[in-house]
Amino acid sequence: MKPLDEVEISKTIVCTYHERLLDRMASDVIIVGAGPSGLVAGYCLARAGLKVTVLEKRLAPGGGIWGGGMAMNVAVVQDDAISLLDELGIRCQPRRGNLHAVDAIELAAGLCWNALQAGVALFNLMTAEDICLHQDRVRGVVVNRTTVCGALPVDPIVCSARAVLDATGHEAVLVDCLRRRRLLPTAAVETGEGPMNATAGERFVIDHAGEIHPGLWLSGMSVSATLGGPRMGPIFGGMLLSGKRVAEMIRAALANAPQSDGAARLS
Ligand code: 48F
Repeated sequence: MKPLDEVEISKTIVCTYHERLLDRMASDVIIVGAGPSGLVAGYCLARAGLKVTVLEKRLAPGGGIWGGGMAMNVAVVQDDAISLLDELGIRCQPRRGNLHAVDAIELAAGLCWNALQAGVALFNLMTAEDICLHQDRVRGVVVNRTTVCGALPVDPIVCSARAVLDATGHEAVLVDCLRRRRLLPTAAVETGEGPMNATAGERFVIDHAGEIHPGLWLSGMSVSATLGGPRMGPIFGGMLLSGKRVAEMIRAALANAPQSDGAARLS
C-alpha cells in the first residue's frame, strides 16, 4: 500500500461534499425524508431524467423501514408492490395470502442503492426546518445541519426546487410550516392520522398522494397525517406505491410547467 496523506484524505471529503452541495443548490425536485415513499419517488423521478435531491435529517436513510414491526426487521409488502420490488432487485418471500416478507435491511439498503444509481443526490444529517415561499408557491427548502438545528444559534441556508415533496412521514414537517401560518386548505387543517385500518390506510396514501399547495407535494405517511387517513401499521406496499404515484404526478406537472432559467433559481 502506498503511503497515505491525512490532509489529502480530509481535502477529498471537503471538496467532494461541497462540489455536490453547490450543484444541488437548485434542483428540479427536493424530497425531504428518505423513508420508503421518498426513496421510491426519488428513484422514479431521477430515472425520468430529473435532477432530484433528497434531504434526510438522520444519519441513516431508510425512515421507518429498519425496524420492520416492533423492532423485528421484517418488512411486509402486499402483492400490488411486488413488481416494483422486482424492478429494484429487492428479494421477497411469498407468505400467506397476498403478503410477502422482505428483509428490512435489504429493503432500506436496496431503495437507497437504486435511488443513488438512478442519479439522486442524498444528503444525510440535513434537517429541513422551513419552506421558501414566493408568490404563494413553494420554491425551496430552508435547511440546516441536524447537528446544529435548534441547538445552536446558527442560521440555515436555502436550496431551491421546481417541486418540493414532503415525505417526512408521520411528522409532515413541511405541511406543518404551512399549517402554522394558516396557509393550508381547510380540509387539511384539523386532521391527523385516524385509527388503524390497513386496507383503507394503504389505499389512502396512494389515492391521496398529490399537491397540497402550489409547489408542495405529499407522499407516504405525510398524506395520512395531513389529510386524516387511517394508519396502517407495519405494511410497506402503500408507501412504495405512494412514492411511485406522486413521482408520476410531479413528472407530469413539471413537463407541463414552463422551464424557468436554470430550472429552480429563486426569483
Ligand atoms: O417515516 P418514514 O419512513 O416515512 P414514509 O416514507 O414511510 C412510513 C413508514 O416508514 C411507516 C409505515 C406506516 O406505518 O409504513 O411509518 O411515509 O420516513 C420519513 C423520513 O423523513 C425524515 C425522517 O428522519 C425519516 O427518515 N425526516 C423527518 N423530518 C425531517 C426529515 C426533516 N425536517 N428534514 C429531513 N428529514
